[in-house]
This record gives sequence, structure tokens and C-alpha cells, in this order.
Amino acid sequence: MKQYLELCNHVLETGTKKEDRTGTGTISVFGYQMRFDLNEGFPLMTTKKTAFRLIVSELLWFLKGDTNVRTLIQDRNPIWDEWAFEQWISSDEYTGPDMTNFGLRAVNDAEFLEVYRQEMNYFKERVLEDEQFANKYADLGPVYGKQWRSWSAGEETIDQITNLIEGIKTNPDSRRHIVTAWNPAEVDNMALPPCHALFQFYVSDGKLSCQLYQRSADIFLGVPFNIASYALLVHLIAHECNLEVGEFVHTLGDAHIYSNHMDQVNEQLSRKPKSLPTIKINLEKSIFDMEVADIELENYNPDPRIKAPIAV
Ligand code: UFP
Repeated sequence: MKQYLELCNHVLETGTKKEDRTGTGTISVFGYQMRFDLNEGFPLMTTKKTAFRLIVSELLWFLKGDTNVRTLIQDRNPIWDEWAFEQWISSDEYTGPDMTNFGLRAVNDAEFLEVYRQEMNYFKERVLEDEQFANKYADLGPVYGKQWRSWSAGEETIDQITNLIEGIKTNPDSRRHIVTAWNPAEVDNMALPPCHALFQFYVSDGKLSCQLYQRSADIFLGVPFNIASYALLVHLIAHECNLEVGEFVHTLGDAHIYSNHMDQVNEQLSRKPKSLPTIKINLEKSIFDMEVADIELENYNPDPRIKAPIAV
């Protein structure tokens, strides 16, 4: 994944210091593009171990139109926990210890970290046990799943993914194969406004390509997931449309490295990329019925994991 390491170097060399919503601080550039030829292998980081299972579980959750973190917790997938937890601790019903700004405090204060972990565990247990509670606090609002599968249009809803597949099958040369998660009418009700905001598919020579516009990119923690997730989406849509895979083109808006990720980025830059893994998809199933076990990763031999705090 030399494209990714080039991105890190580019931001370290040319980025400017910028404050951000989370209070962490970043160095950032505006506008950057990477291309991944999916025939060269599956673009999952080889310079740090990256949890493919979580990427699969999240993408299938989007594709099913789900927006409730309960399903992810049932799947042992923690990637949206903090955003659901934020809704709970900022509600009137929450009476536990003060969790204001828990993301930053958990990094800087070991005593707080213990209390936070305990509260998060209580929260997750309750989400699993109590469906009503889960519907109230673990639903992230009209996030990706809702916009992709049931965008509100008056009395009707629009299923953008079904329309996309139909469009690619019936009119592959169209220049309108677009899915947008950025719904201005609903952005304010989302736990996190979409980062991967809009994507377009493109067919040429029997190969399916996709370009994503990502408005905001956490280069160390978010981007490795986003690349793999969209590469997988291309494989899945190609399978559904009987096409081969082409390229994934990743266009970034505000591409930033958080100030508390610098050591981790430098550690990763000191490592040498290895050959890419491949994926195997259960071709018997429609992408809407797939489960995590239907998508397997093969020949993945990455360097060890690099831990870093997430900015919430
Ligand atoms: N972020 C990503 N990729 C994602 C996602 C979030 O990089 O898929 F959901 C990061 C980008 C940014 C933060 O650091 O999360 C979102 O904050 P903001 O809404 O202020 O851009």
C-alpha cells in the first residue's frame, strides 16, 4: 500500500496545523487522491494489522439499511460504540459519572479510563438486553444505512443501492451511477454526518470501478478502514452485476493526521509494505443476505497492530 504511505508523507511534509471539533489538533491538507487497482490484490494495510472482520461487518450493516449499533455490538464490532455512547451520556436519562469529553479524557487520565470503560460496558449490556433502550440510544439516526437504502422523499423512500445495481446492469455506460449519503435535510439528526459522503461507479471493458469523495479523513485510524470498505463494496457490487473489478479511486477533502497519532504514523512509515491479501466471496448469495462468514480474507500477513486513541 505504497499509495497510503505516500499520503502520510505528503501530509507530514506539506500539511498545516489546524484545530478541529474534537479539540485534539491535527495537521491537514485539503484535497488528495489515491488509486487502487483491485486486480493487484485487496488493499488492506500490510504495514499494520487491520481488522478486516470489522470492515465486513460494518459494510454489511450499511447494505442492510441498518442504523442501530445494537446489531454491531451483537456482531462483536465496536467501531461505532463511542458515537452511540455519546447519545446516551448526553441524554437527560443518564445519571452516572460525568462523561463529558470522554474521548480525550480516556486518553489522558488513567483513573477516568477505568470509570469510562465500566460505563461503556454497562451501556453495551443494556443495549443488548433492552430493545427499547437500544432503539432510543443506540440508533445513530439517519446515517449511511438509511440514506443508502431508504432516503426519505415525501411519502416515498428511495433505495439508492438497488437503483445503482439496476442502473449498472441495464445501462453500464451511464455517468449517473451515484449514491449520496450526504442528505442536507437530515444531516443535523445524524450522530456523525457522513464522512464518505458520495460515490460514483463506472464501467469500462467489463470492469467496475468506483470513486469516493470523503469530506473528512482521519488518516491513521479511519482511512485504512475506508479504503478496504470501498474496495470490498466494489467487489460486492461487481459480483451482483456479473462484472470484474477495476479500480477504487479515493478522493479526500480535509485529510488530517491527529496530533496524538504522530508516533504511530512514523512507526508505520518505518515498515515495508508486503504483498497484498486477496478475498473470497460466497458467490451463492445476494449481497443483501451475506453474513460476515461469507467473505474471507486470504494470504494476509501484516506487521503487528499499532494502537492509537480515537478522537470522538
Ligand atoms: N472518520 C474517518 N472515516 C470515517 C468516519 C470518520 O476518517 O469513515 F466515519 C473521521 C474523520 C474525522 C472524524 O477525523 O472521523 C469525523 O469528524 P468531523 O465530522 O468533525 O469531520
